[in-house]
Amino acid sequence: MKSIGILALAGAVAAEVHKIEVGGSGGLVFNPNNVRAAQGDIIEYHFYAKNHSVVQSDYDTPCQLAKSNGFYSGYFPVSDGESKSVFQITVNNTNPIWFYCSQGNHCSQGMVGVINPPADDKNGGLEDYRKKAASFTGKAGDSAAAFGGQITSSTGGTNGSTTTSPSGTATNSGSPSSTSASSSPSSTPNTAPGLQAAVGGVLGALGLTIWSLV
Ligand SMILES: *[C@@H]1O[C@H](CO)[C@@H](O)[C@H](O)[C@H]1NC(C)=O
Ligand SMILES: *[C@@H]1O[C@H](CO)[C@@H](O)[C@H](O)[C@H]1NC(C)=O
Ligand SMILES: *[C@@H]1O[C@H](CO)[C@@H](O)[C@H](O)[C@H]1NC(C)=O
Ligand SMILES: [Cu+2]
Repeated sequence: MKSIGILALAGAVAAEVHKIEVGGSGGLVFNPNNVRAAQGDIIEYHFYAKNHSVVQSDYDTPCQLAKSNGFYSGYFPVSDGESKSVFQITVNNTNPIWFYCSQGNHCSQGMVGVINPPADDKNGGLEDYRKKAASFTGKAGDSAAAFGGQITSSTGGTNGSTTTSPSGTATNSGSPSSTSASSSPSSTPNTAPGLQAAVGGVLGALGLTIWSLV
């Protein structure tokens, strides 16, 4: 069995799971950093080296906690491979959800992303958000404990339907960080409309060693 029906689990609604990779060989990035998701869908953040987080902000104030609601994953220190835990959030509507990593200066270095970027956006999209983040000084907002989502064990996920960004906004630079996982999870073509979650998620043997941040 390589896949499970999310539909069957939900019993009613066909929620799609969109996987976003955090950190890893790509460096200070979310991959993809730009996802289109429907109401009820789940965004599943998978954490790779080094020690990242994901936090929702408001559009105008990157690197700071959203003023109301929002989410914060906590930090996921990973020395090698993928954390065996993922952070999931539920998409309740199709308004943009802007997010960043709160570790060190990762946010101002461009570790930001968006779910459901404004479709009609001319110049206020991810690139502007990233620019605003770049001028942020100070300590990026985090919290004492995770909130607004669920930490659960990794079960893989569909390969996040990346959107082509609205206005040439930066997407990941060509090189998909398919880190050389020795037996790559069967790359099912994107034909199935999101009802399958590839049970990939090669769970690296995650040694939680102390990882020094630079
Ligand atoms: C979606 O709604 C639930 C229930 O109100 C809430 O707990 C969750 O934080 C919301 N998700 C987001 C991304 O705001
Ligand atoms: C997921 O997408 C990345 C590129 O975005 C690709 O390298 C990888 O092989 C895909 N994985 C699966 C399971 O389709
Ligand atoms: C991960 O980062 C957080 C925030 O900087 C820090 O408090 C924590 O000690 C780090 N964990 C490890 C194992 O380095
Ligand atoms: Cu980070």
